[in-house]
Parts: sequence; C-alpha cells; structure tokens
Amino acid sequence: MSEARFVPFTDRYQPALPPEEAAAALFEILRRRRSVRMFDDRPVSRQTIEWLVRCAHTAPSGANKQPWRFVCVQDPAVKARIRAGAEAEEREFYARRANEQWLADLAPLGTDEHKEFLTTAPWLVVVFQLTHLDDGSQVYYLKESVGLACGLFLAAAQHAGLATLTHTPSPMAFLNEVLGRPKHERPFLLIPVGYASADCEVPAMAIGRRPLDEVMVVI
Ligand code: IYR
Repeated sequence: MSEARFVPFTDRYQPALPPEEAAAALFEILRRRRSVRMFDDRPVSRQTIEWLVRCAHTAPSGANKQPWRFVCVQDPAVKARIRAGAEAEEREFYARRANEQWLADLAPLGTDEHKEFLTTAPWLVVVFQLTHLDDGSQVYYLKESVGLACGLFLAAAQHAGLATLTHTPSPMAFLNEVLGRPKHERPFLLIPVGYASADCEVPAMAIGRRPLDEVMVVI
C-alpha cells in the first residue's frame, strides 16, 4: 500500500536570466576549472567547507538515502598521515601496478608518487560511500548517488573561487584506518580544497573538451 503524500511545489528557483543565458553563465565558471596540484597555504574557513558540503548534500540519491559522509580534515598531523599512506600506495602504483599504457596516458600530467598537495592544501575532504546507513538500512544506486554529490561539491568549490583536485590513491583502504571510519564507509574520492598557489602551474596538455556533437546526440 502506498504511503505517498504530495504537497504543492512552491519553492521554485527562478533565475533572473532566461535559461539559455543562465546556463551559459554557469558554463563560463565551470569551464575554467582545472585540477590543481599546487596549493597555497592560505586558509579556507570551516564555514566555507560547511557550505560546500551543504551544496554537495543537496544531491539526489537513491530513495533519498544520502549514502555519503564527508570527512573534512584540517589537522596537519592527520593530513601528514594521509599523505604518508597515499604516497605508499602511489609508489606501488607507479613502480608496479600501472601498465605501460596507463603510465603513457599520465605522462603529460607529470604526476608521480610525491603528493605534497596532501599537506599543503588547507583541507582534505575525503568522501566516503556508505554501503548501508548507520542504522543498517539499505541504500540504492550508491555510486551514482555519491558521484552526483561529488560533482556538486566540485562545482560549488569552483563557484566559490576555490581549487580542487579529484585524487584517488588506489587502493584507498588506508583512509579508513587513518580517519577511524567504520567498515560500512568506503573511501570514494579524496578532494584537496584550497587556493591555487601564486606559482601554480597546470599541465599544458589541453583540457579542451571534445566537440559537443561527439558527446551529445539529439534525436
Ligand atoms: N592516482 C595516481 C595516478 C593517476 C591516475 C589518473 I586516471 C589520473 O588522472 C591522475 C593520476 C596519482 O594520483 O598520481
């Protein structure tokens, strides 16, 4: 038997601009996002990070279960432990785990096992996916839900003028131990957040997007 109840949808967002212009204005912000690996030590307030998490937390999720946890780390000692754990995994990755093709694809990025940004960025936001909620209840479309929340987090940070990196040291199980998270929380994405340093460089490799008609099909 359905328990659905409905109320009028009144709290609608209505931009001042027509939809084409509103969408184009957001595009102008989003298209300038770069993944940044050189952060300034300039602080970012806890309130700012809270707003970014609130933005991410607006994401839709399977049956509205909100199967995510955002562990926001500013403690330098904890950041140092995360860096040590990530660099240990990355050493293995670059020395053994990655195949030739993968290393070739990464070459233009200039990445290696050194992850200084994990101690210089003022915040490390570690996003966990919850395989079930704390009370044991089921969740649905887990990856889709958490992926959507992460996308909104990145967009919100960009909108606020903050730089981010989507970092995935693999495997990421060490994050449970370092952050004292229970087994039903699985690390999904590690997002350093801060300001790009004054001397920040990004890969010259174009991050231009493939033409719209390659990624969009209109029928
Ligand atoms: N996790 C490694 C390797 C890496 C993999 C991909 I795919 C990237 O787009 C970038 C890096 C590292 O962070 O160095």
